[in-house]
Amino acid sequence: MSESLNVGMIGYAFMGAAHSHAWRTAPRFFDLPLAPRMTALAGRDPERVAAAASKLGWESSETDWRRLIERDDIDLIDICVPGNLHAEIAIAALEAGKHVLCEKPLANSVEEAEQMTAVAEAAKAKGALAMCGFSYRRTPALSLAKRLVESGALGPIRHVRAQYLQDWLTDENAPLTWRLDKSKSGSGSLGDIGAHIIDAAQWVAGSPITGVSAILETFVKERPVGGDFVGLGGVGGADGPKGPVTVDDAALFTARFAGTAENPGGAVGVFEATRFALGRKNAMRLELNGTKGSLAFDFEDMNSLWFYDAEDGPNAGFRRIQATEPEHPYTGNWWPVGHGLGYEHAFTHQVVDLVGAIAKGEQPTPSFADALRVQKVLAAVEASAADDSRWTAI
Ligand code: SOE
Repeated sequence: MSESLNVGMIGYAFMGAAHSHAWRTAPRFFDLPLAPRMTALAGRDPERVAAAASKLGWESSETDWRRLIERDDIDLIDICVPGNLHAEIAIAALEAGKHVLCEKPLANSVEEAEQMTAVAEAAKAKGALAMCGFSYRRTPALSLAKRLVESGALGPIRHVRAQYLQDWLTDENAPLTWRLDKSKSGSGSLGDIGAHIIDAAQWVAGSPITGVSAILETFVKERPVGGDFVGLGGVGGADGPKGPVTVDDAALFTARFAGTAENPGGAVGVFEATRFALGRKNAMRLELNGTKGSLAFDFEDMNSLWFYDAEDGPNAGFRRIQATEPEHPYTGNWWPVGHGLGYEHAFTHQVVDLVGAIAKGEQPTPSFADALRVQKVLAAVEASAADDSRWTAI
């Protein structure tokens, strides 16, 4: 029987549910070196957190996150609350010697992210490890894309094209939720979904963004407060009181990537993140064009990776790789070829890799330092947009 890794999670909404699924499922489909134990769930409302703990599979519940950090029967803190609480909780947990998994984006400012990164680096020396939950890296097709770029199959990368398109705010009466309140979310589409494509693009391309020119737009300036909140959108009271939207609805920017050994000039990039792309539900898309080949991924067809190989000559064309072969990342532990995976599987793979790193005493990725690089791009986008889209170096 492996030694247990006792987990305490804070928050039980969408991300809390996805992370709970991962903690429950990972040991049942992967041979883990440590046995995750879902020890406690923390939330503010006693009845609701107790009910959530029972439903999601947690052994106990607490109404103050600080209790999780005080408890000797908890080794890891999993942070699934809005970004305004990430720094305080992660720093307290790491300074208490607990491992940390923190949802993205890392923080609501570069200053907070820098502080968290410094504390994480100090805590690592004492054996406490930290990871940031950019889970899309662990979608098999995107992990395969990273492998193909690293193998040189595309040659030097000239273009990176990244979009994250949702449409759950197209209805102007969708209610004012925490994702629309800068004091909680830090930004709107930019930090919520833009952060995902910034991390994925830098990771797959193997190069950091060095500068941006950006615009931010808020289409709907105020929304109904209260009302029934269903999922990410929902029906608020259209005739009720309204409150101000204090974040962006859409973020668009061009970018330059740092030069690499095989591509000294660096790639150029175009990024778009919006919740108003009516008809696009969760279209997290990435396309890379190199000199020998191209790759294209769309999360709405998440088991496929499209690959164009110029060496195919006149018969070249984008061909569909079904990323479900046993040789592909993570897929060998699931179903026979072609049966496909879903949104929740990347969170399970995130747990598998985090537990493996902790067992070996190695830094899990993405680290807080990786997440800080994303935070700096977010800040540069905001600075550029506030200054007539002026080119802003990172
Ligand atoms: C809302 O845009 C959201 O839930 C993001 O917050 C998640 O990070 C993304 O995975 C799905 O969409």
